[in-house]
Amino acid sequence: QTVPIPGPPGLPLVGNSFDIDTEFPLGSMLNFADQYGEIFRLNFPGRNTVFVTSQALVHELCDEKRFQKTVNSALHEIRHGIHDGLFTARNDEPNWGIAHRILMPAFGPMAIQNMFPEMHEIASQLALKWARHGPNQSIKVTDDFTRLTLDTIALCSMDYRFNSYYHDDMHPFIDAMASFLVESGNRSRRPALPAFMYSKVDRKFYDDIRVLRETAEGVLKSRKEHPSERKDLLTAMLDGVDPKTGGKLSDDSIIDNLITFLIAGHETTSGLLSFAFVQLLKNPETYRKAQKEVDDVCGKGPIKLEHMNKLHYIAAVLRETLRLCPTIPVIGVESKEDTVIGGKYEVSKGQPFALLFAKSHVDPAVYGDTANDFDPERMLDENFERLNKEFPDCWKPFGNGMRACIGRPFAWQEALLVMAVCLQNFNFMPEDPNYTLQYKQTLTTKPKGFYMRAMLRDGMS
Ligand code: MNH
Repeated sequence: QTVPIPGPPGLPLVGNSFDIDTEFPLGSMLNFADQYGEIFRLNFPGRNTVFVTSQALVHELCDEKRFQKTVNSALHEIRHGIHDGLFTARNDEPNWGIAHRILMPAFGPMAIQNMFPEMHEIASQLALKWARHGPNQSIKVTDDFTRLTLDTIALCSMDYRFNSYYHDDMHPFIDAMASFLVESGNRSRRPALPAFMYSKVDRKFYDDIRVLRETAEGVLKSRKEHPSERKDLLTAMLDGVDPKTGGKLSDDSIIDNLITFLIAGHETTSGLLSFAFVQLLKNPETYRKAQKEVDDVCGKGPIKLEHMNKLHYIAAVLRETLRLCPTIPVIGVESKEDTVIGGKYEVSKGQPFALLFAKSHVDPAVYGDTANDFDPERMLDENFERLNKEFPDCWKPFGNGMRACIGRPFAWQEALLVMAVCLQNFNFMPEDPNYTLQYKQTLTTKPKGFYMRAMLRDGMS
């Protein structure tokens, strides 16, 4: 016995386009989840999306035999800028497989460990900047972590220095990227009015794309002019041969993927670090434990690679942060065949779905009545393992299956290192002790209006 999928009625032609807050789409989706429960349908011009919000349904839709990544809505618009790059390629596009096979080794665990010194250099630059500013300067947390993560991915993967700390303004790449991502989201939701209504935002959209592509072209050109012995991502892109097809990446494809890595490689991690500090400063007991772990493991000397896998509590803090504040709060899949989900909802082949992690991550069936509390204990290694075994796909901040995040080991090492450097060197205070979490959303989410102060502890290392 099948039942219809509920959802808000919407208007003719535009459907639910105007039911979504353009500044904070996630907020609207979470409201619908509260209203409709585990599943609901939203209609947009030319497309409807079924949202699932429970661990059980997310788990069912993570079955790659029945469902696959879909590139619609915002991702489809992003393709105007980066085409069939790794993130935005459809499963069946040959360039996805070629890039995946060539780039996976360049981002494997060994390669990441070799990047530690450069990650450490950028993290130390941040610590120096905050030390120089002193305790009276208000730190724009998200901006500084964005500088850090952009500089880190660019230096480690392509030997390119944005030197973001030396500029008050963000690099033009960052502004272009942010407005490109916001506009991609807006384009995917708005009704198809005559083009002249949008000529101004369209022009900006393509201007932003040009800034992104010119930045990447500059990186590629400079590497070609100064060939290097570095075994980094860019070298893999230039020299790598696909073991399966013998194919190589074209220059256009390299540019698509350089931008992909610059975007995907820093937005998400800077959001993670920012949310982690929001949580630490709201939870003094957690803060104390985290700082004690850094002191116990790293002491006062330089932080080293071998400390990274000893920071179990910090790892739990990061996991719990990504549970409550997944920086990619939703991903898209589509059904490969006509099918029935949840035992009762009929859907046809090609039906687009949104897996709403921001909601399935707080499913009370998994996390009980403390689901909305920040509690890193539940994410300590053994607990985390048990949770994932008992409730598969209950924690999905890095996506699913073969289309899951290729940068996960990179992000993890970077985030652990930065947490350790920060907590080892500073005591932090919120600028506003009553700060309550608000979100800023592009393709990813970050905290909005969050500031803190940093007091040097006894001596820098
Ligand atoms: Mn990352 C895919 C989350 C850090 C590069 N990443 C994904 C997906 C999620 C995700 C979710 C799947 C998206 C989808 O299904 O549409 N990524 C994260 C998070 C962090 C992160 C939460 C940090 C925290 N990602 C990084 C870093 C890099 C990176 C760092 C690069 C260095 N991510 C990618 C790429 C893909 C991806 C590239 C696309 C992989 C593919 O489809 O083959």
